[in-house]
Amino acid sequence: MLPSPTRDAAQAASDIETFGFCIVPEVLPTERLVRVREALYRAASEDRARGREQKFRLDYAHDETNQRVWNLLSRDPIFADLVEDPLALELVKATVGWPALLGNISANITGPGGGEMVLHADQIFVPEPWPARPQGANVAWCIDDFTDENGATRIVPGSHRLNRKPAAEEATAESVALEAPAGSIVVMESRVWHKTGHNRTKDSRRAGIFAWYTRPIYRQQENWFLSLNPAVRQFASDDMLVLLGYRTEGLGLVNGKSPA
Ligand SMILES: O=C(O)CCC(=O)C(=O)O
Repeated sequence: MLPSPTRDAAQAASDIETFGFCIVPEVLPTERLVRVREALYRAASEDRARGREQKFRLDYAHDETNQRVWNLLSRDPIFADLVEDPLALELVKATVGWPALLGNISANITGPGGGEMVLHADQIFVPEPWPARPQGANVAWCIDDFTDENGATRIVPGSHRLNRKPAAEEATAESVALEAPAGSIVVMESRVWHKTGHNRTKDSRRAGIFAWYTRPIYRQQENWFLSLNPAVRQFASDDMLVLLGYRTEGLGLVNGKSPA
């Protein structure tokens, strides 16, 4: 059984508990989706034009068609709205609590013929045995339609209940394609096993934007203190300052106080 797409936040939070993920359609209205999509593909094409195209260069995820666009917060203000989208944040809070940190926000674009990523859980950096609750949540924004054919994220429903990362011999565990129209979000808790699907199209790219949040004790994947465009901090909301680690309690203090 798979969860049905829902716009009800309580149902979506319950789906995350039960299945390890939920699907929420129509989070980005068409006009906003168009602007986000334009901003993303513009950033991706600028990176290519400047010879700064990024790919996953890890052994487990090498793929020539893949393009990763990191640090989206610094590329266009429109991406900040995704990070603090009220519904996405409500589901993050339900899954990992508050305060939370934004570990990164990056796009993964898989191109025609693109291969599968290795099956993984996002909290692989947490030493096992894992705590009983998820340590993070990944909000996947479908910027193109996610289809089985174009490499929609594939997931092993319920795998979060195993509370461990997949072993090498489980890399081919049965998974399902998370098919969802552009403008939807898929929220995965950090223990659920998933991967990019195989893009079997001849001419379609599939872009997803992945906003990764953790409990506040984990180091952020992106080093915002070095890489963030200062204008983002200047105009940041209170929630954004917390998510970046610029307003804090207990850890990350400056002379014993929250820096912002
Ligand atoms: O591209 C996808 O569908 C999944 C990406 C992913 O799992 C990741 O970046 O950790």
